[in-house]
Order: sequence, then C-alpha cells, then structure tokens
Amino acid sequence: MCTYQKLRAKKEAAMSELKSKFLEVYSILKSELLHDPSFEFTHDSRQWVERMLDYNVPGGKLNRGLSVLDSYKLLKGEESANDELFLACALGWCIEWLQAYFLVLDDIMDNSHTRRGQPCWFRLPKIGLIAINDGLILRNHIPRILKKYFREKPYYVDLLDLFNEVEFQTAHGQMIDLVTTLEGEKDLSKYSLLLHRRIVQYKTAYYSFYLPVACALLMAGENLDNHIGVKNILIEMGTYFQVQDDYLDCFGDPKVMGKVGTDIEDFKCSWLVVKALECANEEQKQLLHENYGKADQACVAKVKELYKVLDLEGAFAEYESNSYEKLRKSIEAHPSKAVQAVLKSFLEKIYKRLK
Ligand code: GPP
Ligand code: MG
Ligand code: MG
Ligand code: MG
Repeated sequence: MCTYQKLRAKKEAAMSELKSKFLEVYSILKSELLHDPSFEFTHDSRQWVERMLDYNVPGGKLNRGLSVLDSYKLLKGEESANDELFLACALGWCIEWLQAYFLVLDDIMDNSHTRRGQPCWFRLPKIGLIAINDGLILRNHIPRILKKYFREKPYYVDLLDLFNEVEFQTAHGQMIDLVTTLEGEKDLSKYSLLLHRRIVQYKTAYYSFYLPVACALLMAGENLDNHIGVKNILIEMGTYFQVQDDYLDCFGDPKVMGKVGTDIEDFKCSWLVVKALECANEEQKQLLHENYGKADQACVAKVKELYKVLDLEGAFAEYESNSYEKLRKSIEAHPSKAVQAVLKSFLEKIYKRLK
C-alpha cells in the first residue's frame, strides 16, 4: 500500500468508527422519545412511532449529522470531552430528524416513488397521508431533544433560534420551488439561473450546509454574528450541492442514489432545464416547451435526449470543476486554520459525489 492509500484507509476507518458511535446515539435518543412522559404511549402507538423513525431517520448518508461531530472536533482540537461529543452527536441527529421531516413531506409534494432505496414512506400500505402527521411528529421531536440536552447551556436560546430560522428559510425555499411549477402558470421563460439560485439557497443550502457548522460553532462557544464569511461560503457550497442533486436527478444511477428523479415530470426549475434554455436554438426551445412538465414517459425521454444533444453533461462537469476551484480559493482565504479544515472536510465529502 502506498502512503496515500494508507492515509485514505486510516481516514475511512476513523469515519466508520465515528459513524457507529453516531448510530449508538440514535438508539438512545429514540428510546427516550418513545418514553416521553408528555404522552401516554400504548404498545401500538409506541410501535407506530418506532417503525416510522427507523424507516425515515437513520437510512441516509448521514452527512449532515456527522458534520456536526466532525466540525466540532476540528474546532475544539482533539481534547473534547466524551459528554461534549455525545452532545455534538445529539445535535447532529436533530439535523437528521429535520431532514427526515422535510423528506417525508417533500416526497408527497414531488409525487416521488422511492427514497434511500425503498418506497417513499407515504407510498407504504396503510400510511398514505398519515405521513403528514408523521412529518409533524418528526419535527416536534427536535425541540424535545434540544430541551433535554441543552436547556442549561448558555447557547440554548441561540440554538432554538437557529433551528427556527433555518426551518423558516427552507419552507419558503420549498414554497418557491413548488409555486413556479403551478398548473396554468407553466411558463419556461421565467426560469433563469437567478431564480434557480434563489430556490436552492433557501430550500437546501441553509439546512444542509449552514446549519451543521452553525451548530458546531455554537457548541464551541462562538457567536454566529462573527461568522458571516463562513455562512456565505457554506451557502455557495449548498448551491453547488443542489446543482449536483438536479444533475443526478436526470443523469445519476437510481440504484446508487436510492431514488428515481421526477424533476422533468414535475416541471421543476432544475439547473438542467435552465442550462438547456440557455444554449438551445429556437427549435430545441420549442421541443422543451412541448415536452417539459408532462408525466408521459415519451415526453420525458425527448427532454432527456435534448439534454444529451446539448451536452449538459459537459456543461455540468465544467460547472463542477469551476465551483470546486472557487470554493477552495474562498476557503483558503479564511483567516482561521480550524475553520478552513471544517469547510474543506465538507467540500471533499461532496465533490464529484454520485449519490
Ligand atoms: C430538496 O429538494 C429540498 C428539500 C428536501 C426541502 C424540503 C422542504 C420542506 C419544507 C418540505 P428536492 O425535491 O430536489 O430533493 P430530492 O431530489 O431529494 O427529492
Ligand atoms: Mg422537492
Ligand atoms: Mg423531491
Ligand atoms: Mg432533487
């Protein structure tokens, strides 16, 4: 094994150790939530919530949650106490709970079929629209975890405020994502990179990128008002991440991603359709107007064919390497080496991702 391979193997072993520690904390939090004294659980109701949690919370990549732990360790150096690491895991799980809540509802709104390699929760027999209430339960678990573990901390109010702000921003991002696709207003001419940027910053970047690092900063005793530069870099990274999501929706391998894309059928303001509109001739634009946003698989195939002809794969590869270079430069310009390490670790996790 060469030095690089050894280093990589070491890093992977450390990551899998971190992941199993993180998963142990999931079991503890779940068990506490299933014995919450504010509700008189019966055997059946406890079983319902447990099955819902196991189906929707821990089965993803866990990048957002693990990033809290990772970032906190990098900010504090190696001397962090075990109970502090447990708290970083608990905060990480709050983000995974938030993500589960968003995904359960997003899949209903996007009319999706699969998620994380299994049917979407609302697609299961006897679940249907009960999934909406399950989403509310997931959402309500977050302040309960925060109260139990952080009530006495000086940063408790900031933490609550952070989760509230980010949820507010995400719901508004989701609103513009959905309203642009409304029946009767299907008008491709309003789709632009500017609109796309606005949608993805709000619906994805705040909760997926800013939130984990902001949690770690609060735990490390930092004032978030002093970290606007970090926030801006993370929002850029989140934008890049959602462009990847849009790209993979059409060009990714559903088996690897665990979900089948629906953006073309849903008339989404995806990065791909915006790029296609930018480089299409009049005839190709006409084809898009006629076929984009239709459930008919023949229409979807025509749009995909046009994406190939316009070499959107090439356009994406160029976007990806430019974004990566730009992000690296802004990270390297940051005055703190510890913060640089946090941001670099995040960027390396998503660069050229396939899922
Ligand atoms: C990702 O969009 C955005 C979210 C999951 C946020 C949802 C917000 C709510 C308030 C419900 P997406 O639809 O492109 O994600 P995916 O491709 O994973 O379905
Ligand atoms: Mg969506
Ligand atoms: Mg979706
Ligand atoms: Mg998507």
